[in-house]
Formats: sequence, structure tokens, C-alpha cells
Amino acid sequence: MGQELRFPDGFHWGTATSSHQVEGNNRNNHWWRWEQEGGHVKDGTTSGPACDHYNRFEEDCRLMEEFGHNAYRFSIEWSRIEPQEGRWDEKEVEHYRRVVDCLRRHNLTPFATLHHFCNPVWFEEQGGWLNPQAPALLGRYAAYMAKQLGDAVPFWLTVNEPSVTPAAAYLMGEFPPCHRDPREFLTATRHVLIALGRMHQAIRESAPHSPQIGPVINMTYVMPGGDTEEDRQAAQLMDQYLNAYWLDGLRDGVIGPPAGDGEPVEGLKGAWDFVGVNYYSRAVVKAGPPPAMIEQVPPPADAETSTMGWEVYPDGFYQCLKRAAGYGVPVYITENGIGTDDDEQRRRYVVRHLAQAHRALREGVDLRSYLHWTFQDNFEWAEGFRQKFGLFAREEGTLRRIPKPSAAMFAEIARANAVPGEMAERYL
Ligand code: IFM
Repeated sequence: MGQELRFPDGFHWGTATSSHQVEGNNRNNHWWRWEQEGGHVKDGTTSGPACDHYNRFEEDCRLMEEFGHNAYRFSIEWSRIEPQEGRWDEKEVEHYRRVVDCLRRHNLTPFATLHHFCNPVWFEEQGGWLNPQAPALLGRYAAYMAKQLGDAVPFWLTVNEPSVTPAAAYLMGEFPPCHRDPREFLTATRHVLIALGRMHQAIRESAPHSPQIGPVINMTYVMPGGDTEEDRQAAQLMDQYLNAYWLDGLRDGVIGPPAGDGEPVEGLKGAWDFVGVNYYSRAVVKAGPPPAMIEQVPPPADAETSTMGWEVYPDGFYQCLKRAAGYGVPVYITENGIGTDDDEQRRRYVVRHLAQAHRALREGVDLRSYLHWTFQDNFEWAEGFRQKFGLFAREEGTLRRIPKPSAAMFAEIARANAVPGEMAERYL
């Protein structure tokens, strides 16, 4: 029998989703518009009805409770709330009020993300993240939502994975508007960091109670893929962009390299009550060609990988959690999971990553949640529906929620507040 891995009392167990990936029919954001052009999403799908979570959230909350969860991270679709600039849709606010009430009824603590990759079309038409007004517009939206739902939401997450949008949309040409322009990339990178401060301040001033507010950083464990000085520098640059720029920026209230020279930003210093950490894999990098100047080294031939091609590297999870904890705020795991068609691989992945989270806990990391990505297979952005990250499958056509063995395994962990000894023995 293996050693049981027990988590602290009050630990949050659940899943994470985002509006565009699960709700369905988010017709008024820039992703929907881009999908309609055709030819962008690798498997030829579009988000369409997605998982119809917008209409089936009650069933989902019931399932989450039934499967032992006590928390749920979802995102509020900005393009529903503010369909035109400055026009607020109260019916949509009411929808999210119903979602939050339903979560409460099912004993699920709500973690509400305000921005998860998607922009309302009007915002995108004003230049999206390149618009100098972007942080103020995000701040206004955050203030509005905190006023509307602040009585019922104890955890607000400002921006999901702040490094992804600038890089994928303005440097790598992978997310709309698909530009490859280093200057635009740096501008967006500045604006997103400034927005983190603005949104934090806005929620703090507008929410009636004192919620916990934080960003969701997609931390990646970065290693050099060669011995040359250039490779080491490439790894340092990548680490600076993916991790340090955001973490140091929030701690010190400054815009550091690569988007600034350390200039202070009002309201940014300490604009976090906790840090949300998303972790999937490590990145091994070496010096590369423009526009990125960094090249990712593919995983070794014998490495275990996901269907996304990402290497399974649990030790990197521990490294990232330890590093995040060094900033002196509580750490919430806001995403961790694997795209795979093999559910046994998912179960192994979860247990091996929880073991690393537990290792961090034992070393004193103030860790408070494990929110698995994701509840049900959903629209995986430019990859489409072919990537399967869910504990539940999505039956094409009916959208029926079908629990996978990993859903039952996760339920056992969540109910026990521990990885039981037999599970540890089997997978570790
Ligand atoms: O699906 C995404 C999610 O939207 C953000 N974090 C990574 C997940 C898997 O790629």
C-alpha cells in the first residue's frame, strides 16, 4: 500500500472551464467571428453550441456535487455582459447570478474569471489589447461585475493566462487577430499587466464584501535546451516572459523586461490576494529565428506526451508551485490537466501531479485548491474539439455528459481530501 497524500482541511477541489469553450453560442466575441471565417480551427470545427453549459449549468452543478467537488471555476463572458461599449445587459447579469446561486445550492465555491481570452467584438474593433484604453475598459467591466455579483462571489480571477493572449494573438499568429508583430506583442504585454492592477483595484473598490482577487498565471518550468550562452539566454528570456514579468510585476508594481524598463504602474504593486497557477508542462528552449528569437525543443523521443504534444513533466509543477509561493501570497492551482484520448493516462497524470503538489505542501507552500482542467471535453481553441481534456466526455449531437473513469477517481480524491494509499501505489 502506498502512502496516503492528505490535503489540508478546507481544500478546494473542482474543475475549471471558460465561457467560450463550454457555454455555446457566444456570437458576439472576436473568437466566434474568427471561427466563422473558416479554415482557422485545426479540426474544422467551430465552438457552436459547445457543451451548452449556458443552458445546462444546473445539470453540471448537480454532477459536480455528485462527484465530490466543492468548488468550480468558470468565466463570465464579457461580450454577453457588455455587448456594446458601455451598454450593460442586465439579463445576462441575471444569468450569472443564477449560475452562482446554483453553485451555492450545490455546495460549490464559485471562482469567477472575468477575462478568459475572448473580447467583445466592439473592444476588438477598437484595437483589442493594443488600445491604450484597454486596461481602463477592463477595469470598468470588473467594477460593474463586482458591484453586481460581489455579494455572492468570494474569489475573482482577473485575467486568465495573461502571457497567452499577447504571444498567441500578436506574435505567433495563432489566435485572432493572428498578427506576427513584435512591437504589437510588447504593447499588448504592457496593457495586460496594467489591466491586472486596474481590475484588482476596481473589484476591491466595488465589491460589497472583501473578496479574494488574483490573476491566473500559466506557469511553465523553463529549461535551456543546449549548453551555449545563447541557449541559456533564450531560456532566461522565455522564463522572464512566461513567469517573472507577471509575478515580479505584481509584487513590485512595475513593468519589467521585455515590455518595460521597470517603470512603476499605479495600483499594480501587490494587486493580488493570491496567485492562481495553471500548469501543464515544461518548456525546453534554445535560441531561434525571428519573430520570437526562441525555439522550443521537442520533447525527447522516449518522453510521455499528450495529444497536444506537451511533455508530461510533473516535477516542473512542484518547481512552479514553490516559486509562486516565494511571492508570499497563497497559491491556488487554477488549472492542471491533460489532452488525451487515453483516460488511464489522465488518471496517472492527475495522481502524479497531485503528488508534486503535495510535495510542495509538505515543504510549507500555502496551497489552497486543485481545479482540474476540465469538467467536460470542450472547444480547445484553435485545436477544436479533437483535444480531450475532460473528466466527462461530450457526446457529439446530444452533448450528453458521460463520466470517464477519471471522473470517478477524482471524486474519490475530492471526497477523501486525499490521494488514497492504493491510488498512490498504483500510479506513483
Ligand atoms: O483550454 C485551455 C484553457 O482555456 C487555458 N489553459 C490551457 C487549457 C488547455 O490548453
